Amino acid sequence: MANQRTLSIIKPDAVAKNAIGEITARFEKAGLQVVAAKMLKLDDDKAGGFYAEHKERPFFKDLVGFMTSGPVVVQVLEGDDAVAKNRDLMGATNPKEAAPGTIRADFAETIDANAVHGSDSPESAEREIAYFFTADEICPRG
Ligand code: RTP
Ligand code: MG
Repeated sequence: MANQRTLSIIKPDAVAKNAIGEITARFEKAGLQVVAAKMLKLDDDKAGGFYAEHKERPFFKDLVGFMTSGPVVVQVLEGDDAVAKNRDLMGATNPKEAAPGTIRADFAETIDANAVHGSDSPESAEREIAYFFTADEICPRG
Protein backbone atom coordinates (compact mmCIF):
# COMPACT_ATOMS: atom_id res chain seq x y z
CA MET A 1 0.00 0.00 0.00
CA ALA A 2 1.35 3.42 -0.95
CA ASN A 3 2.63 5.91 1.59
CA GLN A 4 0.24 8.85 1.64
CA ARG A 5 -0.56 12.06 3.47
CA THR A 6 -3.95 13.33 4.57
CA LEU A 7 -5.23 16.44 6.34
CA SER A 8 -7.00 16.03 9.67
CA ILE A 9 -8.83 18.71 11.63
CA ILE A 10 -9.86 18.14 15.22
CA LYS A 11 -12.93 20.38 15.25
CA PRO A 12 -13.99 22.90 17.96
CA ASP A 13 -16.36 20.47 19.73
CA ALA A 14 -13.63 17.87 20.26
CA VAL A 15 -11.08 20.49 21.34
CA ALA A 16 -13.66 21.81 23.84
CA LYS A 17 -14.09 18.25 25.19
CA ASN A 18 -10.33 18.07 25.84
CA ALA A 19 -10.08 15.14 23.43
CA ILE A 20 -7.08 16.26 21.33
CA GLY A 21 -4.84 13.63 22.87
CA GLU A 22 -7.29 10.74 22.73
CA ILE A 23 -8.11 11.42 19.08
CA THR A 24 -4.46 11.83 18.11
CA ALA A 25 -3.66 8.54 19.92
CA ARG A 26 -6.13 6.76 17.65
CA PHE A 27 -4.26 8.01 14.59
CA GLU A 28 -0.93 6.93 16.03
CA LYS A 29 -2.19 3.53 17.20
CA ALA A 30 -3.49 2.89 13.67
CA GLY A 31 0.01 3.45 12.28
CA LEU A 32 -0.38 7.05 11.09
CA GLN A 33 2.35 9.52 12.01
CA VAL A 34 1.75 13.21 12.77
CA VAL A 35 4.21 15.01 10.46
CA ALA A 36 2.78 18.54 10.94
CA ALA A 37 0.45 20.12 13.51
CA LYS A 38 -0.86 23.51 14.59
CA MET A 39 -3.67 24.94 16.68
CA LEU A 40 -5.68 27.73 15.05
CA LYS A 41 -8.76 29.86 15.52
CA LEU A 42 -10.27 29.99 12.02
CA ASP A 43 -12.02 33.14 10.77
CA ASP A 44 -14.97 33.18 8.34
CA ASP A 45 -12.74 33.53 5.27
CA LYS A 46 -10.38 30.71 6.22
CA ALA A 47 -13.19 28.29 7.19
CA GLY A 48 -15.38 29.29 4.22
CA GLY A 49 -12.48 28.85 1.80
CA PHE A 50 -11.70 25.45 3.22
CA TYR A 51 -15.29 24.25 2.70
CA ALA A 52 -15.78 26.18 -0.60
CA GLU A 53 -17.12 23.01 -2.28
CA HIS A 54 -20.16 23.26 0.03
CA LYS A 55 -20.77 27.01 -0.55
CA GLU A 56 -24.22 26.55 -2.11
CA ARG A 57 -25.40 23.94 0.40
CA PRO A 58 -28.06 24.89 2.98
CA PHE A 59 -25.78 23.94 5.87
CA PHE A 60 -22.83 26.11 4.73
CA LYS A 61 -23.48 29.07 7.05
CA ASP A 62 -23.90 26.81 10.09
CA LEU A 63 -20.78 24.86 9.10
CA VAL A 64 -18.65 28.03 8.93
CA GLY A 65 -20.22 29.28 12.19
CA PHE A 66 -19.33 26.02 13.91
CA MET A 67 -15.78 25.82 12.53
CA THR A 68 -15.07 29.37 13.77
CA SER A 69 -16.66 28.81 17.20
CA GLY A 70 -13.41 27.79 18.90
CA PRO A 71 -9.88 26.61 18.24
CA VAL A 72 -9.13 23.64 16.00
CA VAL A 73 -6.07 21.40 15.67
CA VAL A 74 -4.91 20.87 12.11
CA GLN A 75 -2.57 17.94 11.43
CA VAL A 76 -0.92 16.24 8.49
CA LEU A 77 -1.03 12.46 8.96
CA GLU A 78 1.29 10.19 7.01
CA GLY A 79 1.25 6.45 6.50
CA ASP A 80 0.09 3.56 4.32
CA ASP A 81 -3.22 4.40 2.68
CA ALA A 82 -3.55 7.41 5.01
CA VAL A 83 -6.62 8.98 3.35
CA ALA A 84 -8.85 5.91 3.58
CA LYS A 85 -7.38 4.81 6.91
CA ASN A 86 -8.24 8.16 8.49
CA ARG A 87 -11.77 8.12 7.02
CA ASP A 88 -12.25 4.63 8.51
CA LEU A 89 -11.07 5.83 11.92
CA MET A 90 -13.42 8.86 11.72
CA GLY A 91 -16.63 7.00 10.86
CA ALA A 92 -19.68 8.34 9.01
CA THR A 93 -20.35 12.10 8.72
CA ASN A 94 -23.46 11.72 10.90
CA PRO A 95 -22.29 10.35 14.28
CA LYS A 96 -25.65 8.59 14.68
CA GLU A 97 -24.69 6.45 11.68
CA ALA A 98 -21.02 6.05 12.59
CA ALA A 99 -19.80 2.52 13.36
CA PRO A 100 -19.08 1.71 17.01
CA GLY A 101 -15.51 2.47 18.00
CA THR A 102 -15.03 5.22 15.41
CA ILE A 103 -14.02 8.73 16.48
CA ARG A 104 -17.37 10.26 15.52
CA ALA A 105 -19.31 7.52 17.32
CA ASP A 106 -17.27 8.05 20.48
CA PHE A 107 -16.75 11.84 20.52
CA ALA A 108 -19.62 13.45 18.54
CA GLU A 109 -23.38 13.71 18.87
CA THR A 110 -24.58 15.71 15.85
CA ILE A 111 -23.83 16.01 12.13
CA ASP A 112 -22.94 19.69 12.63
CA ALA A 113 -20.47 19.13 15.47
CA ASN A 114 -18.86 15.89 14.39
CA ALA A 115 -15.41 16.04 16.02
CA VAL A 116 -13.10 15.59 13.05
CA HIS A 117 -12.46 16.34 9.41
CA GLY A 118 -10.42 14.14 7.10
CA SER A 119 -9.55 14.59 3.42
CA ASP A 120 -11.81 12.51 1.17
CA SER A 121 -9.27 11.72 -1.61
CA PRO A 122 -5.54 12.03 -2.29
CA GLU A 123 -6.30 15.05 -4.51
CA SER A 124 -8.28 16.77 -1.72
CA ALA A 125 -5.48 15.93 0.70
CA GLU A 126 -2.87 17.67 -1.43
CA ARG A 127 -5.03 20.81 -1.77
CA GLU A 128 -6.06 20.85 1.91
CA ILE A 129 -2.51 20.32 3.21
CA ALA A 130 -1.30 23.26 1.08
CA TYR A 131 -4.24 25.34 2.42
CA PHE A 132 -2.87 25.11 5.96
CA PHE A 133 0.84 24.28 5.76
CA THR A 134 3.93 25.49 3.94
CA ALA A 135 6.40 22.82 2.83
CA ASP A 136 8.87 23.72 5.60
CA GLU A 137 6.19 23.14 8.27
CA ILE A 138 5.96 19.44 7.34
CA CYS A 139 8.49 17.22 9.09
CA PRO A 140 8.58 13.64 7.74
CA ARG A 141 10.42 11.22 10.08
CA GLY A 142 12.54 9.63 7.35
P1 RTP B 1 -15.62 16.69 6.63
O1 RTP B 1 -15.45 17.30 5.24
O2 RTP B 1 -15.83 17.73 7.69
O3 RTP B 1 -14.52 15.73 6.92
O4 RTP B 1 -16.93 15.80 6.64
P2 RTP B 1 -17.40 14.75 5.57
O5 RTP B 1 -16.43 14.67 4.42
O6 RTP B 1 -17.73 13.49 6.28
O7 RTP B 1 -18.75 15.42 5.07
P3 RTP B 1 -18.99 16.54 3.94
O8 RTP B 1 -20.05 16.06 3.04
O9 RTP B 1 -17.68 16.98 3.33
O10 RTP B 1 -19.59 17.74 4.80
C1 RTP B 1 -18.75 18.66 5.48
C2 RTP B 1 -19.37 18.95 6.83
O11 RTP B 1 -20.59 19.64 6.64
C3 RTP B 1 -21.51 19.25 7.63
N1 RTP B 1 -22.70 18.70 7.01
N2 RTP B 1 -23.90 18.96 7.43
N3 RTP B 1 -26.70 19.07 7.76
C4 RTP B 1 -26.19 18.33 6.81
O12 RTP B 1 -26.87 17.68 6.05
C5 RTP B 1 -24.74 18.29 6.64
N4 RTP B 1 -24.09 17.61 5.74
C6 RTP B 1 -22.76 17.87 5.97
C7 RTP B 1 -20.87 18.19 8.49
O13 RTP B 1 -20.41 18.80 9.68
C8 RTP B 1 -19.71 17.71 7.65
O14 RTP B 1 -18.64 17.27 8.45
MG1 MG C 1 -15.72 16.37 3.40
